[in-house]
Amino acid sequence: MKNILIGIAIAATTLAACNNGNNKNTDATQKAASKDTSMTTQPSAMHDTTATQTAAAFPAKEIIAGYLQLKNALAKDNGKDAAAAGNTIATTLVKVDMKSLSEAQMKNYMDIAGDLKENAEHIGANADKLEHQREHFIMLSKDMADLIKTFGNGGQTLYKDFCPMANDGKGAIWISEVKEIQNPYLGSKMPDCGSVKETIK
Ligand SMILES: [Cu+2]
Repeated sequence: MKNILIGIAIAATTLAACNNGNNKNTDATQKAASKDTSMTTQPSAMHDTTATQTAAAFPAKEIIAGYLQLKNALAKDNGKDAAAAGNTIATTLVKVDMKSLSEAQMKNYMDIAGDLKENAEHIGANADKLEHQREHFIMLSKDMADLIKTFGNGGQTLYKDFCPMANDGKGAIWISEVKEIQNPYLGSKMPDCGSVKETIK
């Protein structure tokens, strides 16, 4: 009986926590968001390719792989691995050959790439600040969803997940390669909070 009661108490706490925080102060996140949206794209940094380089396909698969590494590191509360993955994403973005893109792809990429790189770099520079990395991961995940819309899923089935608790209770999405929920915003605190909203085939 005692065990059952404890079980119910834990379940109730979990549910309450999952629905909590909707009215929490969101100043910090808003500040972070406004700071990051004010950052403009930097074409000079992205034209880091030589004229002789042959046109390669857009490295969607490579960027997604870096993102998934980052997502899995955050789900495991591992800021050091998250930082390494953030740096990998930033490095891959610099290598993108703009000349290999169609005009429409170029336009979409330019809208996304600056913020994406900026957020990846911040995550890379903050190995010891897991929660700060997660704030940037909110925005980075939105950009990744947009990038996948333009450039595809890199040949693997992906899932767009949503956690109502993240982002100070405003909720946030992430992209996953597994159907099972492994929450990168809450980590071990609440690994299975959230749900699949979309399957990207
Ligand atoms: Cu930062």
